Amino acid sequence: MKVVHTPLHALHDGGMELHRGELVPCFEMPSRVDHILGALTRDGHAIQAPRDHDDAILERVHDPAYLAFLRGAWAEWRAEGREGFMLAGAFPARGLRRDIVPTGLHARLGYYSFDAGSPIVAGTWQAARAAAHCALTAADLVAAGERSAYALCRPPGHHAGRSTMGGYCFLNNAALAAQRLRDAGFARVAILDVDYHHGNGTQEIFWERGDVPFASIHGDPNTEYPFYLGHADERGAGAGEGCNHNFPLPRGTTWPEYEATLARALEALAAHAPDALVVSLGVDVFEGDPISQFKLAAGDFRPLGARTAALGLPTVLVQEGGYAVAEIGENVASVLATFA
Ligand code: OKP
Ligand code: ZN
Repeated sequence: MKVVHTPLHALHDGGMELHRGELVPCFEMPSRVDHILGALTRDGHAIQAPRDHDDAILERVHDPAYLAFLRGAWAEWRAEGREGFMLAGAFPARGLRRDIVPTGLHARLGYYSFDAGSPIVAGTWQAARAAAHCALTAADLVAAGERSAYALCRPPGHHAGRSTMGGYCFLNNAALAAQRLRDAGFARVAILDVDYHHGNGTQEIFWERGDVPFASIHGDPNTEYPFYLGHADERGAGAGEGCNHNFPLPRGTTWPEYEATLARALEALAAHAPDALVVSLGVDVFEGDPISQFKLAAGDFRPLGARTAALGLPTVLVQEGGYAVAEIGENVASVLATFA
């Protein structure tokens, strides 16, 4: 399978994140990519660089003012004499105004964020932009006739909404890939999100659209991040009514339960008769993941991939989470092997 990768991802190295009341080193770290690249190179996948895209293409999915904020945030931070990393500390929750985009930098940071766990550093914009280019290039490969392609995206994307960052995500790589496939002529593009965490950003972006059905299998938001979206009763609205499919599962879920749910998710997507598929491939469902609570074994990733590949659709796989760094390469490689 063609793999799209660039070393530019390493420009984003967040430093510290606020994790359950404690500042800890970021779980989402550059070495994740080294392990994935190692395993995929060993397996003989062809690695290629992304094509550079004009920033205008990002506006197919994101709000221009949000993009302008991300692009300039670090320079503004430095102009205030600050260093280190940017983390939001206040958010426009219930009872507060969201109709005014504030002028101050820290006010805007909170306005555009939904958590305090996604640091912005000097290279964040460049890295996020490069990850988006990986996803767009993988979509272009599939549009040009490849059966499947894999975008080694970092930072990940599925928590990023139209104008919201969070959960280590800034630009929604999977949403951009899906939109790119739509623009290339695929009439309906399904998105399957198997990351442990609900893909709230992707759901939000396509909520009112009937052309990009979305299914997500994830930890129950009652106790699992991102907490405030991802329940089973969220079905989409307007033209997208009935096109959103959430499958929350309890902590401790193992393969038999997961497999049955995956079958339901694939069936729900197949019912929309999609022409192409985007997979938000988080391997943090692995039992050894340090921040997730499902119990899939390394050997479960092959059948996970095989069931998904059996949909028989042109497929773009986009890397999302996975924080058991020593095993991440093997787990991703197992999924990709089933698409070959
Ligand atoms: C990203 B992906 C909140 C920090 C919570 C965020 C987990 C993001 C997972 N202060 N941690 O879906 O793998
Ligand atoms: Zn995740």
